[in-house]
Amino acid sequence: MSDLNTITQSLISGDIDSLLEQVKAALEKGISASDILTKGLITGMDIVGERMETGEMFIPEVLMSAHTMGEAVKILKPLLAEGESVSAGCVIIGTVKGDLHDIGKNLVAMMMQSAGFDVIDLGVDVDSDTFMKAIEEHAPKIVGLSALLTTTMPMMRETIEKITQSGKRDSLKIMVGGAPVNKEYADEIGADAYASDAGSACKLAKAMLK
Ligand code: B1M
Repeated sequence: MSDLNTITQSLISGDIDSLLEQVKAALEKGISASDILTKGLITGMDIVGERMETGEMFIPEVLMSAHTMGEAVKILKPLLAEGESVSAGCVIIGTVKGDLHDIGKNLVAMMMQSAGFDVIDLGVDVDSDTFMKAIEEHAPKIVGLSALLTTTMPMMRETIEKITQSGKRDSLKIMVGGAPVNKEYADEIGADAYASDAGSACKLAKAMLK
């Protein structure tokens, strides 16, 4: 089995000690942090998702895999940093109301922070009032909304509507993302940008502020 396959398997089984050792060993062998993340860890989470759907894995096991992924990402974090700095104000990001998924949102926040943005992470289950309060307090250049459930996607629309009603819409850009979200939906709800992954979220954020 290749190093990345082994990493994928340890993530699926939630074997934290083995996973952390394998991630460190892979880095020592020269495998890039980005490949470990996308080809090892994210591949593993996708398989976890499929097994969750078919009933082969249950919530406690999924949580173990999620926790294991978070610990592995901590090792990769400094290596994923781009080290490039932009002088571009702040980004407010959160997972919308009703949604507790934060692994992808955390990756987006981490990559943006690494690229020099001043990131304020509101966490998960964030309602539109909380987004508004943070916008008023921090005057961000970008607001990022994440949703992983089809049932919580409408909260993105509600949040954008709230921002528009407040009169602040023209002072900031709105980016949306998350597995069930796509460009078409982003356009439909009036977002400025849709990103499919953390890397493109970061590139788009920089491009929008140029
Ligand atoms: Co949940 N879950 N989950 N879950 N979970 C999914 C999303 C699901 C697809 C699994 C499945 O059935 N196949 C399914 C949703 C189905 C749907 O709505 N279409 C689902 C479900 C149904 C549920 C529950 C309802 C299950 C239940 O209780 N019966 C429940 C809901 C809880 C809630 O939120 N209210 C639930 C709970 C959970 C756990 C708590 C157990 C756990 C979350 C732990 C955590 O996040 N701390 C969990 C997990 C881990 C998953 C899967 C397996 C993995 C998600 C993940 O972390 N992926 C997921 C299946 C899957 O997605 N394959 C699933 C890895 C991560 C790196 O990718 O989050 O997509 P992702 O983020 C990417 C991009 O999407 C993008 O960049 C990221 C990095 O590249 N991105 C953005 C994300 N946000 C962005 C924002 C941006 C830009 C890009 O701009 C601002």
